[in-house]
This record gives sequence, structure tokens and C-alpha cells, in this order.
Amino acid sequence: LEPLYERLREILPKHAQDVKEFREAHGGEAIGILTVDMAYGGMRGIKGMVSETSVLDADEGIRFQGHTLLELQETLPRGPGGQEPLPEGALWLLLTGELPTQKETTLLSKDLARRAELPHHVEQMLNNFPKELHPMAQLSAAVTALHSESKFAKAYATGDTPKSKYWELTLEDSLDLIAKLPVIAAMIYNNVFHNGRPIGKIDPEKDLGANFANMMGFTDEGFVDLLRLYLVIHADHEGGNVSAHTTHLVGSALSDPYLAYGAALNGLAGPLHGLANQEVLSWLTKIKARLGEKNGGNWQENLNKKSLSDEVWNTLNSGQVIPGYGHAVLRKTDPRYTCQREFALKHMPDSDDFKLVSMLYEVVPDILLKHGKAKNPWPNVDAHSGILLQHYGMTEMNFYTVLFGVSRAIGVLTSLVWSRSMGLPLERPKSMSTPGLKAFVAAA
Ligand code: FCX
Repeated sequence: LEPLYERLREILPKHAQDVKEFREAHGGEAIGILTVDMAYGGMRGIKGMVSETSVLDADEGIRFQGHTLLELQETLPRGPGGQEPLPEGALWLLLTGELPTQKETTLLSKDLARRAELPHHVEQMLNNFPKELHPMAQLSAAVTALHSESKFAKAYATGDTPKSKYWELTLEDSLDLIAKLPVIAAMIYNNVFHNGRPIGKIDPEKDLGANFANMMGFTDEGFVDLLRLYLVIHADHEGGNVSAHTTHLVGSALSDPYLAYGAALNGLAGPLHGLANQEVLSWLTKIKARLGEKNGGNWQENLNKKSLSDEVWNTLNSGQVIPGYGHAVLRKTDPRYTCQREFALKHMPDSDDFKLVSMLYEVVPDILLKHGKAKNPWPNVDAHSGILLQHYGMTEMNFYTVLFGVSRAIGVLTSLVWSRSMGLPLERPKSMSTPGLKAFVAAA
């Protein structure tokens, strides 16, 4: 992987120097105001951290190193026989800021295949977990246990590793982890849902998405391509979301990438974050059951805007959120939703589940606006992913957030590499108590 390292040895130190000069010239300039509501309100709108790999625009959605997802679907190298971009290409782009060639992407695929093997103790641990333990808890525990492999932690412990070496060691661990995640995920999938069926061997000639699909027992080209798209669009969503921010925060203590990402996965496992994709599917399943209740299970016959509106209002009136809708930053339909909708229009236009999701898209935003709470009534990434997976036979919804977890590593770990190259310090914002805030306001 020398070409990638060579490129980064040019790009990252230059960037760190640029940041140093920028801070020397403008370090004291104000970039926003802070209000009492922001301190209580989950820090929404506070520009309080730097993340170089991607930036989220409220209307337009995410850009990876300046490129929209739509552009990336066109420009990133594709897998053999596929139409969707390769996650390895997104990884190269997020790391370097440059679009990779097909050759560079293939180089990365081969390198990751070489790094994929798990240590025996992690395999053993995964095989010993009870099937009832949620796949996300299994994933985060296994990732944390991979700490034993950390090159960063070992080098740090010697006491004579200069700070200038931190980013390379962080990158080594990150690539190792990104390569091992599909293997861990496939083992969890096969253990929990397929009686411990062996995952087979990684094929060094295949890309990460193809190997991942194959290890879980899927060979359909459509599914392989969906997985590639899935792994690209979930990879990064700027720095403030729970999984990215956790990786940044824990990594800022110089905990190695395994420890930092293990922590992030515990945040991704929450229903307001990554678990929403599982929640969407279980909500759709309940809606279908109710629509089919008086109809011998034939829910399709009762599918209309009126019956769906009733279901949405029922959910809201019982005090629950509509999973897959709303966002802390976005104020329009998430382009990650649109990518998946386009995929469905191409590959499964006649699917009943797709009709259901599409009709919800017509119904939910107006209802959320009438309900008057959510600042963003539009769908996010999680509203669509489940039914695509169902279409290809991956029906185990408890597993869906694990796929998100395999993907999210690509963005947040590359961001960690950038952070280490810039020498960003321990994150430690100031917190206040309510009496302290009151005294501050009274004195102002
Ligand atoms: N349904 C019902 N109410 C909603 C709602 C929804 N989909 N989205 C927001 N609201 C409510 C909030 O619960 C809040 O109510 P409260 O004042 O009683 O606490 C109010 O509207 C204001 O919230 P808002 O500022 O719009 O949203 P937040 O930034 O606080 O939260 C999330 C953003 C995403 C957490 C919120 O929209 C939500 O709960 N959505 C459903 C879960 C979901 O889809 N999560 C996945 C998000 C993302 F894409 C990901 O990380 O994977």
C-alpha cells in the first residue's frame, strides 16, 4: 500500500502546516455565539469541532471531501459487473481528498483482504456469545477486544514514539479494523441466524463488499452491489453525530482506534442513531400486521393513504417517534434516502414493501408538519435501507445496524487519522451547572 502512504506523507503534513498558519493568523476570531438553549439542547448548531473528511449541508446533504453522493455514484470506481461505487474508493477519497483510480481502488481491496484475519481469542469470543445477545453488543465487544492487535497502543507504550508518527500508526490500526469488521459481522450473522455456519475464506481477488456478502452466504450480484452502495452511503456524516463524535472524543484521549470505535458502536446501537434502521423495519412489520388483521393477512389490499395516515398518527399519539424521519441537521430529504430509492426504482419497482415505503414518503412529512414538533419532517437514511435488504433475503432486522457499523468505520477512522496528523488535543469542553448558568446570565 506504499502509494497511499506516500501520498498521505505529502498531503497530511502540508495540511497540518496550513492549519497551523491559519490558526496563527485567525485563531482568535469568533465563529458563532452560544446560548443557554444550546447548552441544554444537545449542543445543536455549536461549531465546536473540526472534521476534515465530510461536511453536512442542511439542504443538500453530505459531501465526502467536497463530493456529493450523487457525484460519487458516477465517479468512484465500481466493482466487476456492478453499477454501484466501491467502499474502498470512498475510503481512499476520505483519506486523501482525491478520487482514486480503478488501480488504486483494487490495490486497497487487495490490501484489506490481506488484513482481514481475526486473532483466535476474538473468534473464540464471538463463538461463545449467546445468540440472544444483540448483534451490536457482540460487534462492539469484539472490536474492543481487538485492542490486543493495536500497533498504535504498542508503539505508544514503548515511550519513544514521536507524535509525528501517530497518524501512520492510527492509519495502520484503522485499515486493519476496517478489514476485520466484515469478518466479525459475518461471523455474528452466521452464528446468530444460521447455526454457526462457517464464513468461508476471504478471496483476495474480490472487493470488500463481495467478500462480505459471500461470507454471509449471499452470492446474488444485486445484493453484492447493494451492499457496496450501502457501505459507501453510511460511511461518514461529518463530525458531530454520535458515532463520529464518540470516535473523535475517545480517540482524543489517545485510546487506540479499536477502543475508540468500540465506544462509537455503542452509540450507533441507540434507537435515535443507527438502531433506527432496525426500528423502521419492525414498525413497518407492525403496520403490515395491522393492515392485514381483518383481511387474512392481505395487507396490500388495505394499503392507502388514509390507512397509513391513521397508523402514523397512532404512533405519534402513543408518544413514539416515527423512525427513519427527522434529523438533527438535515432539513430536506436525505440524499442517502434518495440513493436507495433510486436503487429500488431500478431493481425492485414492483415490490409491495417499496410501495409501502414510498406511500409513507407521501404521507409522513405532512403529518409531522401538522404534529408540529420535528424540525425536519423528511426521511433520513434509515427509512429505506431495511426493505432493500429484505428484498434480497436478508430478513434479520436485528442485524441491520451491524451493517451500518461496518460502514461507519470508514468515515470516522479516516477522520481520526486526520485528527492525529493535525495533533488535535484531548477534547474537553466546559460544562456548567444550572445555578452557574443563572448566575452568569444575571451578571451579564
Ligand atoms: N417523529 C416524531 N417526533 C419527532 C421526530 C419524529 N421522527 N423527529 C423529531 N421529533 C420530535 C423530537 O422527539 C422532539 O420532541 P420533544 O421536544 O418532545 O423532545 C422534537 O421533535 C424536536 O426534535 P428535533 O429538534 O426536530 O430533532 P432532534 O435533533 O432532537 O433529533 C432525531 C433528531 C433524528 C433523533 C429525531 O428526528 C428522531 O428521533 N427521529 C427518529 C429516529 C431516527 O430516524 N433516527 C435516525 C437518524 C439518523 F439518520 C441516524 O443517525 O441514523
